[in-house]
Amino acid sequence: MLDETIITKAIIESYTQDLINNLHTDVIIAGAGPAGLVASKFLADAGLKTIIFERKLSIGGGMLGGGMMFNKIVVQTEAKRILDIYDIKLKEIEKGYFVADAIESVGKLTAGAIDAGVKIFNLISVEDVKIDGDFRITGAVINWTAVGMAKLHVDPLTFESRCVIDATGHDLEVVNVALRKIPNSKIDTPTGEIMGELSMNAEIGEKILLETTKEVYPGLYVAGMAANACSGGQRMGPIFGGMLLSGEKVANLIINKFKR
Ligand code: 48H
Repeated sequence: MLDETIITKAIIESYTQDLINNLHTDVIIAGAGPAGLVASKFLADAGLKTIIFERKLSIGGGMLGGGMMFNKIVVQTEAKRILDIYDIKLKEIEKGYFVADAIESVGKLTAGAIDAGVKIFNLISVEDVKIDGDFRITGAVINWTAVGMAKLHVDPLTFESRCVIDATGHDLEVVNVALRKIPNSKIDTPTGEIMGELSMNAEIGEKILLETTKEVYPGLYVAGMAANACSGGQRMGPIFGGMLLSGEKVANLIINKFKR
């Protein structure tokens, strides 16, 4: 006879334990799109305790929808080696253009992160940052996505980390809230402010992404589409190589910083 209360206890205890085990980490990533997922695996592979908070029920962000719901993605030669790490099947349709299945890609990027030791919490949104006395960012303030959707007045909870990555895509949510709430704050962009993304140019957008991926404020990094949205980079449509390379780059920046 199956006892429903034992099932309930298993779920409550196990989930609560996961939350408590991850109250203090090296890196908190907001957003489980391709950039956040790749960053998380590389960080965890380097021995850094890494968690992701993902707003939605699903993992994968914009990668799941491919281009205009044709669930295929394209990557260029420079990024092929990253998909190879995950054993994602690729077909070269023209020299230098590789096409992959979006669902397979998200599935394997997610499995790669989890196997490396990353803990992913879905259905939770990062709604604010934690700051220390010098206004350095030292964690994330989180709440159930459903609380925000229902506009309920429920106070959030706080998780601490050595740094935070904003991998929230076009909306650049974490940098936006930090700039709004930290007095007189400037970020590391040409204007010191959020510059917003520019219209489509895949060639420039993909290239510039590796420059815009960086620590923009003490303790706060940007990766993926959020990086171009922060520094005024072009959008690039459903070519995903830049997102993967940006995830790798932000991980390396953090790994090198923490090694010092
Ligand atoms: C927790 C949050 C919050 C929050 C949002 O949009 P994504 O896929 O982001 P990237 O940068 O990994 O990839 C971008 C790519 O998908 C894309 O949009 C491209 C290439 N566009 C080009 C173009 O021309 O349009 O994933 C971000 C994730 C999503 O899953 C969100 O649900 C999640 O972040 N998220 N999670 N707390 N406050 N805000």
